[in-house]
Amino acid sequence: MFVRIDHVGIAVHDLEEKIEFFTKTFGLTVVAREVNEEQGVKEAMLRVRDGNYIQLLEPLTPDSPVGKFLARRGEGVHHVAFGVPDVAEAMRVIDARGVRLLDERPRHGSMGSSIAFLHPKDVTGVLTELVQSDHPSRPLF
Ligand code: V0V
Ligand code: CO
Repeated sequence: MFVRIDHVGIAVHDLEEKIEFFTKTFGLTVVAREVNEEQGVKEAMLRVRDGNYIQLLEPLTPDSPVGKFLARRGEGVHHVAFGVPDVAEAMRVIDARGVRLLDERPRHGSMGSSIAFLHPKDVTGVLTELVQSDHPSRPLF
């Protein structure tokens, strides 16, 4: 079902400052930036290689998912995202296996992707994201 680790999402207070840190320290390149109102984030995708990214996430408001996470836990790993060939199909199968979905249908994600989240309490404390993308820099394998 999971074909690759698409990205690791990291919650940060200041996106520009942390972009500077990750690019300067590790030589990563920003390939996309987006404000996603529905998810309550301003985010940047930093390419490790095609299909594998670090996603830096700054909250738009304190009561958004990332805003609440920062208040409770501070900066750090917020979620792990797995590439899947068909997000709706993966949601159906995972739901049938008893893991709570946080989305009833796929949502818009970075670089034109379709995404859905699984409840962290059902995945050993890890907020888990499913990603379907047909972006050329995000191949399935
Ligand atoms: C909360 N909890 C987490 C967590 N956030 N555990 C692990 N990782 C996280 N990121 C724990 C929290 O400590 C509580 O545990 C429990 O879950 C329930 O917390 P809550 O306060 O009741 O719930 P909320 O309101 O903080 O909501 C948590 C969830 C929410 C996960 C339901 O954050 C959510 O719906 N997230 C999905 C959307 C999202 O995160 N979007 C931003 C990324 P205790 O204390 O009870 O033990 S957007 C993105 O990745 C994009 C756009 C992309 O990739 O393209
Ligand atoms: Co993500």
